[in-house]
Amino acid sequence: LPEYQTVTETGTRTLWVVMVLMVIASIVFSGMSWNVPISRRLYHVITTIIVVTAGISYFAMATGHGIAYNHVVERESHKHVPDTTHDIYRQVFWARYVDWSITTPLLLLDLCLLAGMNGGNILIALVADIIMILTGLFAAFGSEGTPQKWGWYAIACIAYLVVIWQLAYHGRATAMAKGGKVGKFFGAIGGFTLVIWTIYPIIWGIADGSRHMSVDEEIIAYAVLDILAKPIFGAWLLFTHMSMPETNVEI
Ligand code: RET
Repeated sequence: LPEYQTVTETGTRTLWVVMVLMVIASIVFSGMSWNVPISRRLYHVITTIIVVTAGISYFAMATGHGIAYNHVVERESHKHVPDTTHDIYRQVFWARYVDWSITTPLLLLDLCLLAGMNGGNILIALVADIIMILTGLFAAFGSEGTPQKWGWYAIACIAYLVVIWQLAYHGRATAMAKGGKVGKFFGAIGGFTLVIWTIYPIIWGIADGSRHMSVDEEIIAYAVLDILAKPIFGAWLLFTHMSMPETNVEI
């Protein structure tokens, strides 16, 4: 008999809670932008778009949309009888990848602008990030037992290293050049981002990759990470920006 790994009431409730938090963050961040002149709203606009996008994605997932079943055939070997196979159908929330392909480049753009990176390095970081998310999507739909599944995962990890390199090397250098205050803040919020972001591929490997985590547990893990990476990151960035004129951008 095939096994179905699906979301239950706990997972659905979690998705609704995160959706509400993203809507609240959208209201707070757009409200904050009214307290600064139009020419100083770029971080506010970017950060509001991030939480609006996440809110829409969570609304889709909470209402049962943006989900597909990944079919996995597991081979079971026995001692005295021929091998048997076991079909697993696991829900993959592809709406996350739609969300991430829009929001992760924007989160990086926030950090790149804060650091004052040049256009070439910004573009490399953003494109490497989009490659990371899309090859991660290919990995999510690769069937078990095919080498390309973890192959796509490896490509995504290499792209992620390119992102880290751009921010940690070029970003840190230009942030330091903007002065001690900006350099210190970039180090703190960049370090926070690095830790949170690195947990995503670990969760992916345990949940989607090797199915050692239930769909509900996967939803809860990503929920915690998404709240830290978007509303908490955004609030930290916007409040600090408002009290630190050195972080102003001229574009
Ligand atoms: C995947 C799987 C393939 C390998 C790697 C991944 C990295 C994902 C990351 C996601 C970050 C998401 C954020 C969401 C917004 O809140 C695609 C999971 C490296 C880093 C910050």
